[in-house]
Amino acid sequence: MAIKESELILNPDGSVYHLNLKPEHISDTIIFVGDQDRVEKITKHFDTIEFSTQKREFKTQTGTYKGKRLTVLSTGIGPDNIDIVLNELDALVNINLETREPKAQLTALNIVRVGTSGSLQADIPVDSFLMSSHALDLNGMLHFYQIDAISNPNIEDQFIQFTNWDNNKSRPIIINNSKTLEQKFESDTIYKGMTATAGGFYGPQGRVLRLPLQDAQLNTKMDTFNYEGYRVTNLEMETSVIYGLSKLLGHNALSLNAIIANRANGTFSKDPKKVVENLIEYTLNKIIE
Ligand code: R1P
Repeated sequence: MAIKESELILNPDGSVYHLNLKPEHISDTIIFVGDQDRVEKITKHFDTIEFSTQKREFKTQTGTYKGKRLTVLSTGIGPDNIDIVLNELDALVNINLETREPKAQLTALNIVRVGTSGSLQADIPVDSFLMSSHALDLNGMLHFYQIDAISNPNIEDQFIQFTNWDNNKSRPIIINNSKTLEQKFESDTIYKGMTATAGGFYGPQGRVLRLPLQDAQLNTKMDTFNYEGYRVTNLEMETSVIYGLSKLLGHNALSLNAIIANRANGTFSKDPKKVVENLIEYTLNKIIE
């Protein structure tokens, strides 16, 4: 059955509604960044750029790096944008945009996020890199999908009990990364851990300016949660939904984080641009191995 125009919205030129992309504009290997200004910090290393576009915070460039065709796309800030990005990218490869019908033969994209993040552990210092072995969703957008097959209820229950998680908030979800991509991108110098994804920057990440928090102790509890090696190492705003929607749609995803703040000891990188630049070079080197 054809997907209705109101559900899969296309622009007059046939591109998908928010990303302004057509199938031929993207590679099957895609680097996500949050900040649209970070796209060119990656593509400046490319041999050539064949395509560029931008709508709102979604900037995309496709080109080749040492002969490998790559797409770099900015998602902006937060889990809600990832719902748009993943569904529209999936439509580009897995839905025939002319007949509006899902394809019989599905394509798996390889998605690597190059993001910034704050460490929750004193032993994961600023200026280090961290690969998310798992993601801990604190936000809730994924509950609108059927997630039973991708969640880890045993560990989630331990986390809920340990933190005395409030029932009025959505149930936390723990999602695994792509093991294939983990093996491709790991090294002796990159930390691994479970990345918590919050749906906001201030209260949802335990920052107090003028508003009191529902649970002022949540970050401290997250720091000390440790169940069979599952430890929450860092906080940001996209990884869990990238992992969740990628798994549900059949894509491979990995999140790499430049640690620019350490919330455990209150430190911030003296040169956050440099650590991001270093992570970009690390990612590009690994992507062509
Ligand atoms: C908040 O300042 C933003 O920075 C982090 C968070 O996840 C959030 O998107 O990542 P990016 O630098 O990749 O955007």
